[in-house]
This record gives sequence, C-alpha cells and structure tokens, in this order.
Amino acid sequence: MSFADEANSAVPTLPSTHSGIPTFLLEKAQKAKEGIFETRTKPANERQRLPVVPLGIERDEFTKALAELRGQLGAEHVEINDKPLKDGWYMEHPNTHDMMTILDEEELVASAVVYPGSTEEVQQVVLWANKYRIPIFPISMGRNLGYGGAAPRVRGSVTVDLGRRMNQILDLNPEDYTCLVEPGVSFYALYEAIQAKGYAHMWIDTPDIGGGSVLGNTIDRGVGYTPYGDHWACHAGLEVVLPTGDVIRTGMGALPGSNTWQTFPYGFGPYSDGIFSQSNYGIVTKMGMTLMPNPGGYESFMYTFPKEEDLGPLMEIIRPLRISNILENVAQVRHVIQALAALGQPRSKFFTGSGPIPAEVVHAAATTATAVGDYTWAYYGMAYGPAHIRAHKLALVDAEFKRIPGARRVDPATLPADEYFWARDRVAAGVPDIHELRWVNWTPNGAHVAFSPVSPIRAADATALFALGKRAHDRYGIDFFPAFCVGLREMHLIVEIVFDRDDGAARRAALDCLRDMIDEAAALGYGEYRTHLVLMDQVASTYSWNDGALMKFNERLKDALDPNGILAPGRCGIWPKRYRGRGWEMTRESGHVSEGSGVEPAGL
Ligand code: EUG
Repeated sequence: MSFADEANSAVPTLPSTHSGIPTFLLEKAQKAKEGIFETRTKPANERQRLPVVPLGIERDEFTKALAELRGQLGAEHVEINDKPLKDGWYMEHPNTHDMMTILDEEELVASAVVYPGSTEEVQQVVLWANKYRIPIFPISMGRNLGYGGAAPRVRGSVTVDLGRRMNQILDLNPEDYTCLVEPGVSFYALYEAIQAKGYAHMWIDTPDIGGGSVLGNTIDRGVGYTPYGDHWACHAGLEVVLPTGDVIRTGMGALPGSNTWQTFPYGFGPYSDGIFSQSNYGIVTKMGMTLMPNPGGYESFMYTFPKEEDLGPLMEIIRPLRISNILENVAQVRHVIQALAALGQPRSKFFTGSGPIPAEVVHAAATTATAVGDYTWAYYGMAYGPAHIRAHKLALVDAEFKRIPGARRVDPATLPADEYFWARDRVAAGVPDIHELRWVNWTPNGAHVAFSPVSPIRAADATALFALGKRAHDRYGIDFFPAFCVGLREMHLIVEIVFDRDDGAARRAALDCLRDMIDEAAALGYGEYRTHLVLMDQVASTYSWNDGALMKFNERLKDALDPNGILAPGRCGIWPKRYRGRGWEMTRESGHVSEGSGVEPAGL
C-alpha cells in the first residue's frame, strides 16, 4: 500500500476492535492519520536480521516450543514476527516492535507474539516460558509510546499481547464509582462504556491521548489531568499471574466472596501492589479502578506569562495553591513552542534552517499563527463544581497569577473550536481525545521519546531543570519542548524529543541528549518517574543510594519470584540472575545493542 492509500484507509473504530477510536473522534483521527502519512518518507521495512530467536535457546528448540504453544492456545493465537516491520501510526500501531524506534529498528523486536484469552491461558504461557526458558514480555495494548511502545527490552522475547483477547470491563459499579478492567480496555473504551450506560455521574481520568490501556498506563504509573490524575493512587486491587504461574489477588481480592475489592485498596498484611508496578514481577490480568464523581460543573482556564524568567515566580505561586487544592487538577505549564507544534504543521513551515528554531521565530509565529498569540509560558487548569464554588477558587487564582507582570487570562470565548485549549478542556473533564498527537508532525517520520524528571513545585527546581534541558538540547541542535505536569506536591517535567526516526543522525542526537539529561539531572539530585526501554538501565543506576541497596533488594525479589528469569528481563533495569554480569545493560558505553553475551545455561 502506498502512503496515500494508507492515509485514506479507514481508522478502526470501537467496538469493532478493542483498540479502535470512538466514533465521536473518528473524523479527527482520520485527519490526524492523513497528516502523519503526508509527512512520512521512511521507506517500507525489509527485514535484514531474520530469524529472531532469543539468546539462550537454539532455533530448532524454539520452533518446537512455539508449536507446542500453538497446540495449547490455538494456532491463530501464536504469530511469528518474520514479516516486514510495519510502523503504522498511533491508532494502528504494531505489537512487534517500537514504532518510534530510537535505535536500529530491528533491535527491539519480538520473535513472536502470543494472544492468551484468559488468566488460565496467561498461566499456561508462563509455564511454557519456564519449561523452555524463553523470555516473555507482556503488553496490555502496546501504546506506551515515548517509552518503548510495544517492544520488549530483550531482543527476541515472545510478546504476550494481553489486550487483543482480554479486553472486557468486568464490572462498572455506579454506586461505588469503581470499575474492574482487563488489560485491553483503553481510556476510549472505558469512557464509551460509561456513556453507553448513561452513567453521567461518573468520570474517568484520561492521559493526553486516550488510546492507551487503563491497566497498562496505571501500572506504569501514568498521569491524567482531573483530580484523579495520579492513576496508581486511584487503582484498587489487582489480579496477578506470577512468573512461576501462580495467580494471586491483592488487597480485598484475597478474601473469597469479598464485595470490597475495588473500594478498599489495602486488604490485610503487606501491601503488595507496589511491586507489580514498573517491574517484571508479575503479569497483571485484572485491575480495579476508582472513578471520579461528576463535580456538577467545570470551567477551564488559561493564563499566559510573557517572559522565560516568569517560570520560577509562577511555580512559587502554584505550589501553595495546588497543595491546598485551590488548583484542583494535574495542570500543565507549557512553553509557547508547543503551541506552534500543536498546530500539527511541520517545523519547516516556520523555519528551514538547521539547529534549534530561534526564539524570535517562535514568538513571531505564535503571534501570527495562533489564536492565543504570543507568550512564553501558559498555564492550563480547570476549576470544578457549581458556578458559585468555581468563582471563589478562580478569583483566588486570578489574584495570585496576576502578581506576575504581564500575566494574561485568556478568554476562552475568543478561541476557535480547534484551538489546543479545548483539547486540554476535554481532557481535564475526563473526555479522552487525540489532539495531542499533532506535534509528531514537527519533523518528517516524527517519533518521540520522553525525558521525565520529577521535582518539588519550586522556582529553583523548575529553573534548574529548564536550564539543564535547554543546554542539552542546544548542544545537539534539538528543539526543546518542556511541559510541567503539576501533581499535588511534585511536578513531572515532561520533555518529549521529537525526531525523524528515519534519520540515523537525528536518532543518535536524541539519544545522546537524553543520556546527557539523565546524568546531569542525577548529578543535581533529580530522577525520572518513568523511562524508555533503552534508558532503563541508566535511570535505574541513578537510584543508587547506599551502594545500590534498592537494586539489590529488587534483584532479591526477582530471584525469589522469577527463578528462571523468564518475565520481561531487564524491564526497569531489573535483570534476572541468568542475565547478570553478561553485558545486558544498555548504556552509552555499551553501544546500544539490546542483547548481551548470552545467558547462564538452563541446566535442565
Ligand atoms: C506526557 C505526560 C506524561 C508522560 C509522557 C507524556 C504528555 C505530553 C505526565 O506524564 O509521561 C504532552
């Protein structure tokens, strides 16, 4: 299929596929797709490195093992990854590799993909992996874009795509405001199910784009933008298949017949849920999630601040307002360059030179090309509740924000319907969107990988991280897109580097820039809340207090729970015993190869 044909082919919809777009977003998605394929020049892939077989098993043995698994799950539920790698786009993403590759595209690839249909079948896959010592890598839906997508960390792992056949909302409780979901339920699908039931009194919380798995995003500790924005904090209860094939339910789920699984997260005894987030200690097959009551009204607001130096004073104003809940949601403080990028136009429309787009060009383009006009920082927030309650909070916010000279409240009535503001408005009201995708068009074949450090909400931290990021981006000639997502007492600075994934030099520059930022941030005492597969070893190594005591503890857990080291080896920097000391860590020095020098023999 040519790019033009691909651009015009229909976007899959819900409910015909679990990963589809809701019909209310179909037109937007179709437009987004056209924009993406218009800027695509990357030629179709022809595989150079076949067959892919994970280290530690001979090809014949691997083939035999897959045949056995076909017998167990059904032949149609086991696929070998030996075809050309197809990147697709957000709504039609691959489960075979990272479509936003920052390495050689055949580096982070699966050998095969399997589709279990139940918790029992997940157990079977796990037992099979133990029998043959085959690394498996579970994904919910594979939309962890910017952090590795669907790709496994160990080349040739068998990807366990949970979402394709396990995508039911098992419970949606309008009295307790809770739900119980399987891995294949997206934010789009959960939103649609709630609307279809007429449960207007319940809101979900969604990330910027709603195609991701609710369960997957939450166990990766993702963030959304309502008062329920800390997804992990809002979950209640897990069902987990352990790496040895046992299955457990956490919290109240451990008590047979309990009706409290989704309403009390802790149960009795050690709170074990934590070890199943950002780890490789188990495969989560069910998750409870709490839902927010419809607050009975809401109102988005946007303030702009003229100068780069306003960032520090703004953070000092935000902190007490946020901690005391006058600012009620996870807000974003974004740089004006992102307003340009959010137009969905390539950067070449504004600037055709090399190196970072100059500040004057950004400010001039913001003046002429956007409805909001020029500024340096924008705060996007929302007030919740009936009008009289909102009015009180908004008045406090207005008085505080206007202490910054030149602060401007943007009147939403002046903004056209497709202005980025309205995407923030919907997302902060729990309505999933796809608007945020627009900035991938900044470069041809646009891909993105995130640098995501956390810090307190303070002037000194915001300015230190901003300066650090700016310096690193300038060093590599990359445009700098900083967005501060303000939690309750901390903020996640999200810096997405957008690069042409068909350009080896651009990929390399992005990777070097990310590695610099991680090291420089750690030297100042900052760490990342989440990271891309390729950066996990480096980020894990920065959490090194007391001679790496935390990683030693993580490794003890890994050895106890996964003695054969089959589950997602290397995920979050945690390597099983069989892999340790064999050069599997991927660092700047190691040359960015996703394989080490073999594994300890199985000794079957
Ligand atoms: C974004 C936010 C994130 C993240 C990656 C991307 C949003 C980009 C708050 O967490 O991890 C606009």
